[in-house]
Amino acid sequence: MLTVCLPITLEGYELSVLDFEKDGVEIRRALISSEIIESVKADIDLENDKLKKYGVRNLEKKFQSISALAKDEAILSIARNLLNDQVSLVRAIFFDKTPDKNWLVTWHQDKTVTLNKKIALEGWGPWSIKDAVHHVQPPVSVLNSMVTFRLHLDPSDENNGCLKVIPGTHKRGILKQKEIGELVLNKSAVPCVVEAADAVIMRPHILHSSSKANNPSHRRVVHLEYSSYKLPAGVSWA
Ligand SMILES: O=C(O)CCC(=O)C(=O)O
Repeated sequence: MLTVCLPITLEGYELSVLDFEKDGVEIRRALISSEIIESVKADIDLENDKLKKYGVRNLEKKFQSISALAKDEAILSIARNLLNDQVSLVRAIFFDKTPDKNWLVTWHQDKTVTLNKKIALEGWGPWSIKDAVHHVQPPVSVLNSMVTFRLHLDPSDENNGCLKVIPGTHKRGILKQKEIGELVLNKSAVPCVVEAADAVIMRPHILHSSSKANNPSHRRVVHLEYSSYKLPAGVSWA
């Protein structure tokens, strides 16, 4: 049988039809108020030295405005609705691209969580310690109990290196590198073109990537992950 490999297309996908349940991603317009955006930006600007690295983690412990944002009822109620249960914050990360820090990420799934301790749990592993924190790959059932909110503080499109996703790929479970390569060749990628205050809401294990900005300008994103998975007593997301 002849297999035709189509290149990734970046045009012509109607973002408004994306559905979290079916596609593993959807866009909610104007989810956060301009007051909240301004308070997060001001907080971040004041503490710029805490954000020197790509992907700054544990943001809610470093910034009061982000701790408040992670408890925002508009966000929590969507998370509870999508996961049909109570939710806890798993992690909070900040991403920006600028002329000085213009990076890319290749196609991948987010499939690691961090816990306060290492425990014997069926199907969890491999474990590692990074920055004194236990990192582990949980079973896919845990990823299916999670939702990621990417809250945009600036407009984002292909000029400033927006996120790209391949809808539906979260349904394929944890993918091997070879499978990722094949999917990327055969499926259309969707650029998540958004305005400030919009949110990209996605499964952590949907295939996603982002290119370097053609025309770098701030592309600030607060990435919040929630889960309805009930960890054993004494264990918490770290
Ligand atoms: O913000 C981005 O462009 C992608 C970041 C990301 O997905 C990651 O580092 O896992």
